[in-house]
Amino acid sequence: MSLAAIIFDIDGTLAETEELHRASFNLAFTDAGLPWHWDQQLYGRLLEVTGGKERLRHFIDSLPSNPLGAHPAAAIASLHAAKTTHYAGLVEHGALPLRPGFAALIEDARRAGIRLAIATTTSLPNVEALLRANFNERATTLFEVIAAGDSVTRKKPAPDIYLSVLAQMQLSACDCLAVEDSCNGLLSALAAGIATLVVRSNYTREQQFPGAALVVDDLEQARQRLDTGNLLTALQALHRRA
Ligand code: XBP
Ligand code: MG
Repeated sequence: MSLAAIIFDIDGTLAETEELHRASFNLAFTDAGLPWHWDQQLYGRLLEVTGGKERLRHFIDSLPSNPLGAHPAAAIASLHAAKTTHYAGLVEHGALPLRPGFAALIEDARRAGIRLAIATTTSLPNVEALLRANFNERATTLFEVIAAGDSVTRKKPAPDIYLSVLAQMQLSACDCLAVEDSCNGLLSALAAGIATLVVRSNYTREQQFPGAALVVDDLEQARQRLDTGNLLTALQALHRRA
C-alpha cells in the first residue's frame, strides 16, 4: 500500500523547542516566587516524563518538601498555564525555525496529495504558536488533524494520541508513517502500529530506538541513507520497506 499520511511529532521533531519550554518553565517559577531552576541536565532527565503538568508533578514529588501543599493539582495547572503563556511569547517573538528539511517535506507532501497530521504531547496553544510563526496564515490548513496534549488521557509512550489521529482520519496504521525524535514518541507510534522514522534531537541524542524503521540525526541523512532524489520519495521508500 502507498503512503497515505505522514504524522509528525512536534517537540524535538518539527523544531528544537525544548530549550524554550525549559526557559518558559523557569520564567513561570520566577513569577510564582518559587526557588526552582531547571538546568539542561535536570531538564534532560525530567523529559522522560511527557506532558508539562505531569513533568511538574513528577518534579514536585521528588522534592523533600512540597511548597504547593497537600493538593498541588490546582497550583500545577496554574503554573503550567503561566508557562504556556511564556512559551507562546517566546515562540512568537524569537526565532524558532523548523528543523532543516521539514518545511520542504511538508510542502512536497501536500503537493503530492499525502495527508498530514500532528500527534504531540505538548499543549495545543504551543502547536498553534509554532505553526503560526513558521507558516503564517496557512498554519491552520496544512495539517488535517492536530492531536495534542490533554486531548487524550494517557500521553506518550501510550499509543492514544496516535490512535486518535488514525480514528479522526479514518486511516489504518499501515497506511501511515510517523516522524518522531524521542523513545517515548517512538514507543507511542509503534504501539499504535505505525512505522516510524526517528530524527534524533538535542535532548534525545543518547536514547535507544528499538523498532524504528530508520534512525537519523537529520532529514538529509534520511534522504542519503535511502538514496532518493528528495525527502518525500525517501519517506515513501521507507514506508514501503517497513
Ligand atoms: C514533548 C512533551 C511536552 C513538552 C512541553 O511533546 O513531552 O510535554 O516537553 O509541552 P512531543 P507542555 O515531543 O510529543 O511534542 O508543557 O505543553 O506539555
Ligand atoms: Mg518529541
